[in-house]
Amino acid sequence: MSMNRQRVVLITGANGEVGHGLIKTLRQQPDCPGILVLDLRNLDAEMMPYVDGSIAGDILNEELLDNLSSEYEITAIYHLAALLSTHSEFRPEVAHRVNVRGTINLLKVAIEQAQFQGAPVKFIFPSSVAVFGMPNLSVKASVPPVREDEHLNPITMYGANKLYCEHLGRYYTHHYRQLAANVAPSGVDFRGVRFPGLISATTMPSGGTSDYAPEMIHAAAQGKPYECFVRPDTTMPFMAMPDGIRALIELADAPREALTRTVYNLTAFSLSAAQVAERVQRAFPASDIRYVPSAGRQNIVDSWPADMDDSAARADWGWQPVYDADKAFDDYLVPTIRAKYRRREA
Ligand code: AKB
Repeated sequence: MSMNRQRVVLITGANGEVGHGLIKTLRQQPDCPGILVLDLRNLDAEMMPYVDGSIAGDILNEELLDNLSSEYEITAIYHLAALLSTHSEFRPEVAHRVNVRGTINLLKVAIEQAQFQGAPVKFIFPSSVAVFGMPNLSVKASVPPVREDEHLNPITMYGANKLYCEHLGRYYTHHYRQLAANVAPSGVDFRGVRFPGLISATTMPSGGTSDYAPEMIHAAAQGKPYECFVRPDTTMPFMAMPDGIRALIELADAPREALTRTVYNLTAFSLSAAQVAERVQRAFPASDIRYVPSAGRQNIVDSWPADMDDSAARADWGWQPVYDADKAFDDYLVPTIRAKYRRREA
């Protein structure tokens, strides 16, 4: 039943670090439906030509979501809105509301939409390496890349929220209201990925704990000194943003029957902070990087695994990163970031 409502995919948190790239990439797809975005702030002006509708509002505002659900035919939801790991530790209860309540609100939109349309609604969810919790540094250093179901003991509110939302996704997709008589499946088709630290050449993360890597590169390109808030030996997995965006779209496009999990680990390369700094120094020889570890943030990255096993994603839906560490720095980060700040100076 269409009732002339505009067919769209909905992107929440559209102004965040993943949102802009996702919008531009979806827009280039030949069969791209309309794009409707929702963010607390108005969508950045330069992004407006790429979308068909933009709403400034809160995912906790259920009335707003009800209105949106009655005005649009939403075929898929990319639910990117979240408070990241460092921000969440400052206001854990607020983070819980945004990250968990917000996700349930969007899952409810997906159920309603699936019922209107008589077809499943895909719910694409970026989870995180933060769902893992390594007990100490020697275990972190000695274990092989962690698989999806190992070491699920997050030490942050954000990690706990993401892990719980993964379970909600599994529940809404496979077990929703299982005691009620004659209840059809919810129609939600939840698909999640656990991202490592994402590094973008164009957008800056805000409030994350993997932010030291992108911050180091962006500071060096602008000729600014940088105080890295983790020790040089601190190692975690990373991914260049174009791979992250492609992963979300490829997972959304994968045939349902190929998917054996509701959530998949993803990674591209693991580096220590010192290895990131070496690459930055090679590209920007005047860079001034010092290490001033912050106990809390250090503790968070120490609890994340040094590497993730993403073989399930590779086997089920053909996931493969294009950018290894060399390509990420040499072909994407360094040239794009250099050009970005040169343009600003000109
Ligand atoms: C964060 O640092 O909170 C995020 C993440 C790893 O999910 N970038």
